[in-house]
Amino acid sequence: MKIGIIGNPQVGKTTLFKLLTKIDGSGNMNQKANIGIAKVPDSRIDFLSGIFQPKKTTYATIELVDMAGTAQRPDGKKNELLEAIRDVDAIVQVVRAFESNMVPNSRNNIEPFDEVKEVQEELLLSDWSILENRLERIQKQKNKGANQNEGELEVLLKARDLLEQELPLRNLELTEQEEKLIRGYDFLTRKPIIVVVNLDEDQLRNDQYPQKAELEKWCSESNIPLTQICGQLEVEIAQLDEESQQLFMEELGIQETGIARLARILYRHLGLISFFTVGQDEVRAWTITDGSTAKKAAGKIHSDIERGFIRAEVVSYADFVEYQSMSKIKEKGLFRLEGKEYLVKDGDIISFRFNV
Ligand SMILES: Nc1nc2c(ncn2[C@@H]2O[C@H](COP(=O)(O)OP(=O)(O)OP(=O)(O)O)[C@@H](O)[C@H]2O)c(=O)[nH]1
Ligand SMILES: [Mg+2]
Repeated sequence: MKIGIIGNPQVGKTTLFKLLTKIDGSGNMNQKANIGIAKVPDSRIDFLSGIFQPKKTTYATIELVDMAGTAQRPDGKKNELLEAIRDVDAIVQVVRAFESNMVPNSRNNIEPFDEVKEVQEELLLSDWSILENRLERIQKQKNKGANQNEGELEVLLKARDLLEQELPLRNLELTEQEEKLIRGYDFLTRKPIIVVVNLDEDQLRNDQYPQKAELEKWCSESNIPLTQICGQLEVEIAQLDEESQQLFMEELGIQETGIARLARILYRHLGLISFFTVGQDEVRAWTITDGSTAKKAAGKIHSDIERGFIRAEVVSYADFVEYQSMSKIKEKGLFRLEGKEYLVKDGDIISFRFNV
């Protein structure tokens, strides 16, 4: 799962990236983007790890691409930058609400809502130019008598209708077959998107920032999750030991950091769930899309396990928490044997039987 972080210059993209990945140096920095792996916090893994005391604990992960700020760059450069997120599965857009005289603002005022719309426009434009190029090419072929792209042409024209109304291609309802015809273009406005507002401490405490109402309304109408972080503060919290972190957060009246919340929202919005494998060697979370079969889940671990799948031995997380021992769970008849078509549930603890 790969997520691209975008937004105007100096809004806190790299701060968010570093908080999520815990990379503090310049990591795998190149000119256009930072790339890193973020751990998805999961209290269930913490709990399982506490019980099994494994040699190794492995959380689910998300790959992040932190882009350079896009606004106000000459067009060519902007497109080049957007190419860095062409292949991501979802986009996180960071916008600035925090007040600061130290950090230059690419806008005259603090206008997070305008910022969201501006970047959305950039994405629309980028898709528009790809679409127009392709349409032109198909038209040329057609003029020469070639006719093999009719299906694609039809989908692209539908797409153009939407872009002309300044609507994202996410709104395009396509059959699986139609989807396949345009998948290769990796249209940016077709990707799921999440908006993150970067607040300062006062705004966090007062639960207020400029354009809040407009932004909330627009996001809810557009079906886009909106969440907030307090970048600078969370950098400070991250540097504390665990106990002080807890105290600090209690004092602020927050249960989890914006970062933990963001990871959770990303997961939910992308339709992802986790199943777990447990043992003395390792307690581990695996990411699958909701609706995956046991056989497919097995393939996440290793293709051999998928190919030689015999059955899955499954215990739900809730049952495990209640009895905390596999023998008690068996006694209660909560230890299930499932076949390859079983649809894995979020939190299932699974052991696969297979032969190769
Ligand atoms: N006051 C304040 N400053 C912040 C906050 N978040 C980030 N900054 C500061 O703003 C500056 C820019 O932050 P970055 O995270 O580098 O922003 P960016 O969006 O990656 O910037 P570019 O990559 O240059 O577009 C840094 O000096 C941060 O310390 C915040 O919540 N409050
Ligand atoms: Mg940056």
